[in-house]
Amino acid sequence: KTTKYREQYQPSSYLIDRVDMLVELFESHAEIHSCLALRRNPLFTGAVEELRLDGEELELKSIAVNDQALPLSGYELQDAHLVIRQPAESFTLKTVVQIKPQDNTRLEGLYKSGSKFCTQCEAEGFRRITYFLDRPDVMSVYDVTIRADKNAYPALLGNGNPAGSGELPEGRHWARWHDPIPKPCYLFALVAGDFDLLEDSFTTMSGHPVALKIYVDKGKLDQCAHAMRSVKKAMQWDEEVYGREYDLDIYQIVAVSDFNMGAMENKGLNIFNTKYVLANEMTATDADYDGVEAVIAHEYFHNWTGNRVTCRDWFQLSLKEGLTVFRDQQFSMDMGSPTVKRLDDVRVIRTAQFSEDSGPMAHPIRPDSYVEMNNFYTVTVYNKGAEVIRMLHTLLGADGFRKGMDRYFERHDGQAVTCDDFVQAHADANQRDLEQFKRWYSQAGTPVINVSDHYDAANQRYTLTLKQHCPATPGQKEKQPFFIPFKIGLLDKAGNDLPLNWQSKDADDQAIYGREAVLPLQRAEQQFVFEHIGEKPLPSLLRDFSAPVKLRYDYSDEQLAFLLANDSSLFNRWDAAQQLVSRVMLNAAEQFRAGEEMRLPAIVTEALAAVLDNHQLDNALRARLLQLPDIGYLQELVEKIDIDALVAAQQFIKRRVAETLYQPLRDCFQRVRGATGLDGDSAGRRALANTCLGLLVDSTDAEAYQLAHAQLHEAKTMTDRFAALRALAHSAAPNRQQALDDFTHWYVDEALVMDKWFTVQATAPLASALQEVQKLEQHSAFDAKNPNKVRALWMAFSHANPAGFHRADGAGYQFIAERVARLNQSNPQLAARLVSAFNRWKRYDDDRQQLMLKELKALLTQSGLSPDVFEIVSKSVE
Ligand code: HT7
Ligand code: ZN
Repeated sequence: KTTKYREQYQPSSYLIDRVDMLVELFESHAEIHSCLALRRNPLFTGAVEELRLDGEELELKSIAVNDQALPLSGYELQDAHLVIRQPAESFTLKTVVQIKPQDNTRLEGLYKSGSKFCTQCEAEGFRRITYFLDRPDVMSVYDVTIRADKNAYPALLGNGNPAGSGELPEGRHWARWHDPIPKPCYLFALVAGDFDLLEDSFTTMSGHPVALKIYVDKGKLDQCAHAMRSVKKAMQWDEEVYGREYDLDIYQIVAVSDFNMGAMENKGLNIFNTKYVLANEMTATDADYDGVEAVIAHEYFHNWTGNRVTCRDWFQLSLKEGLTVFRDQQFSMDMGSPTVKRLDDVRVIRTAQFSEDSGPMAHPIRPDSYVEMNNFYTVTVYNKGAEVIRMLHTLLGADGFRKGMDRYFERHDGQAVTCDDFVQAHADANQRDLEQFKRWYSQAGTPVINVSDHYDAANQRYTLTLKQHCPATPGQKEKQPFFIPFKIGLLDKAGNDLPLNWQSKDADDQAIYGREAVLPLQRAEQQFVFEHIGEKPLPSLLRDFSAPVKLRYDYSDEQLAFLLANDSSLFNRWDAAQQLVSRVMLNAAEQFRAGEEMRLPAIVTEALAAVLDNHQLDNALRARLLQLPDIGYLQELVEKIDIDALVAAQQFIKRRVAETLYQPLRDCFQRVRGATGLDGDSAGRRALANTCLGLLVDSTDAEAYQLAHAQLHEAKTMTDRFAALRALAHSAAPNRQQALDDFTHWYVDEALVMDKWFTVQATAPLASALQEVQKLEQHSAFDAKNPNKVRALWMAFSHANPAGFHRADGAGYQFIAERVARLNQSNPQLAARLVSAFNRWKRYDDDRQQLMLKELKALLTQSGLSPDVFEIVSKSVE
C-alpha cells in the first residue's frame, strides 16, 4: 500500500446508482452475485479509458456487461482491482465471486463470529465482499437477497426495510431487503444466524411507527433491557434536541462476540460488540451500563450525522465521528450528571489524546495523509474532533449551533461532504467568519496557553494576559494561532464569582457582563481587561475545559485548595483537585529520584477530608474528586518519564492518603455502601463507597482487606463485586488469589465478565504482573483470535500497566512485540493498536529507549508485515 494524500482527491469517474445483490451462504464458502447500475460521473472531467473496481481476496466466477459475458480482452484482474476496459457511458455490470468468510480472521468484510455470519465494511471492507467502487462518495440504493440453511440461520438480516422472504429446496430459505436511502458501501451489512430477539417499538414525532429489534446470543435475553431502553431514549433525544427523526420502518441491532471495535452504524442494521449491548446488574458495572447507553446512542445518532450526510473521503472522518461523539457526549450529559460526564471525557483528552498529539502519530483531526485508513480511527479524530465541535457550540451558543446544524442538514442531506462544508453551514447560518476556526481541522498538536495576571488596585482593574503557542508536530513545524474560546470566572475572597465587566478592543467582539465569560483568544498574545473589580480576584480558568489545550498558570497549593472548596464551576473544582494532587505526586517523584524521603503535605489530606465531609456535593462527583491521578495522567505532565519514580510516588501518596484519612474513609464507606438500584443516585453512592474502599485497601490494613473480601462475596451488583475484586487484585492482600479464584468460579461462562477478570490481573501494579499475564494466556477462556480477549489481556497490560510493560529488564516489551508479530498475521488492525504501546518510546530513559527501539526495529524486518503495523512502527522509529 502507498501513502494517500487528502490534496489528491478526485471525484469518482463512475457512480453506481443501484446495487442488486444475492448472497448465498454455505458452510465452506459464500457466493456473491452482484448487479451494479453504473454511469459516468458528470463531476469527473478527465478521459476515461478504463474503470477500476476495488476487490480483495475475491475469486471471480463470472462477469457480464449489459447481460453479455465479458471476454477476457474486456477486463483485467489485478491484485486488488478488477479493471474494465473501454467502459460505456452507462451499463450494468454483473459479477459472481466466491469468498471464504470462515477463514476471515481480520474481521473485515464478511466473516463468521461463532456460528453467525456478519459483516464489517468500514472503512474499506466492502471490497472483500464484491468488486465495487469502495469509496464513501459513491452512494447507491441497495436491494439484497440472502439465502442460507434455515435451521442454522433462521434470521437473515440486511439494511433498510424487509422486502420478502420464503422457503427454498434442501432446507434453505431466503430473505430480501430494500434500502430506499442511497448509502455508501461502508454502511452495507448483513447478518445470518440463530439468535434470541428482544422486540419493542417507537413512534416518531411525526407518528411513524418503527419496529425495534435487538438480536443476541441464545440465552442472553435477560441482558438486553438496558440496550433497548437506551435506543428509545436516544431516538427521543435526537428528536427533541436536533429535530431529527428516524427514517426507516425498522431499526435492528445485532450483538456479536468477535468485533474489532465497539459497534458499527450500518444503515438500519447496527452491528455491535456484545460489550456494548449486554448488561444486567450481575454482569455489568455502572460504567458498563453507561458505556452501553453511550455507544447505542452514538450509533443511532450516526443515522443523521454520518449516514444521511456522509463523508466525501476518509480524510473527512471527523465530519461524522467528531460530530457524533459530541452528540453522544451531550446526550450522556443530559441523561446523568453533566459534570461527571464532562470530566470523564476530559480525562480521555488529557491522557490518551494529548499523548497522541505529542507523539509520532500526531495528526490533525482531518489528517492530510495515511497509509492504512484503519490506523486513523483515533482519539484525535474522534475525541479531539468532538472537542472542536464543542468549541463551535460554545462560540455560537446552543441556538446558533442548532441553526448551523439545521442549515447543514438542509444543504447536505443525501450528500458526501467535507469538514469545510460543515463549518461553512454554521458560518452562513450565523453570519460569522469562521476561517480562523478552521485551523483546528488542519493543525495538529496541543496548544499551550500561558496565563499571567495583574491587579491594579488604584483603578480597580484586573488584566489577564493570554499567550498561546503550539509545539511542532511531524510535518508541521510552524503553527498559526488558533481561535480559542477561553471560559473563565473570577472569585472574590469569599469564593463567590465576581460580576465581570469586560469590553474587548476588537470591534466585532461583544461586551461581556455576567459572572462567567468566554474570552475569544485569537492572537498569539492577547490581553483582557476587567473594570470595576474591587479586590484582587482568584481566576478560575478554562472552565469546563472550554478548549483542548494545556493551561499554564502559577497557582499556589493554597489557591488550588481554595478553588477545590469554593469554585462555582464544579468542573474546575475537580480540575483544581487534580492539579493539586498531581503536583504533589510529581514532587514526590522528584524526591524519590533524589534519594530523599517522599512527603505528602497536609494541605492535600485536609482538602480531601473536606470533600469527604461535603454533603452538598453529589456522591458521584465526590468520588471523582477523591480519585487520585493515575500514571497515564502524570506522564503527560512531564518531559522525560522516569517510570520508576512515578510508580513509587503514586504508591506512596495513595498509601499515605489512605492511612491519614482511614477513619473518615471508613465512616463514609459504611454510610453509603450497599445501594442496589439502577438509578443515578444509587450509582453515585456505589461510586463513592467503592472509591473509599479502594483507598482503604491501599492503606494495606488487614481490616480493609476483610471489608473488600466481604463485599466481594455479599455484593448485589457487579459494580460492588468488581470494585472489591479490583481492590484486592491490585493489592498484596493475603486473600488476593482466593478472590480471583472465587470470581472465575462464579463467571467462567460469562465471556464479558471474564474479560474484566483478565484485565484486572493484567493491570495489577505488581512485580508478578507479566508472569500472571503469561499464565492467563493459557486459560481456557482466553482466545487470541477474539479482539475482546486481546484487549482484555495484551492491550490492558501494554497500555494500562506502566510498571509491568516498562519493566527495566525489557521482558514486557519483548512479550508484547512477540504478540504483535503473531497478530499481524491474523488481525492486522488489532496488531497495529497493540504495537502503538511503543509509540512514546522516546520519552523514557535511555535504557528503556534502547530496549523498545530494538523490538520496533525487529518488527520492521519481519516478513509479511501488514501496512497497518508498518505505518505505526515506521512513523515511530523515524
Ligand atoms: N464508524 C465505526 C468505525 C469503525 C469500525 C467499527 C467496527 C469495526 C471496525 C471499524 N472500523 C471503523 C464505529 C463508530 O465510530 O461508530
Ligand atoms: Zn462513530
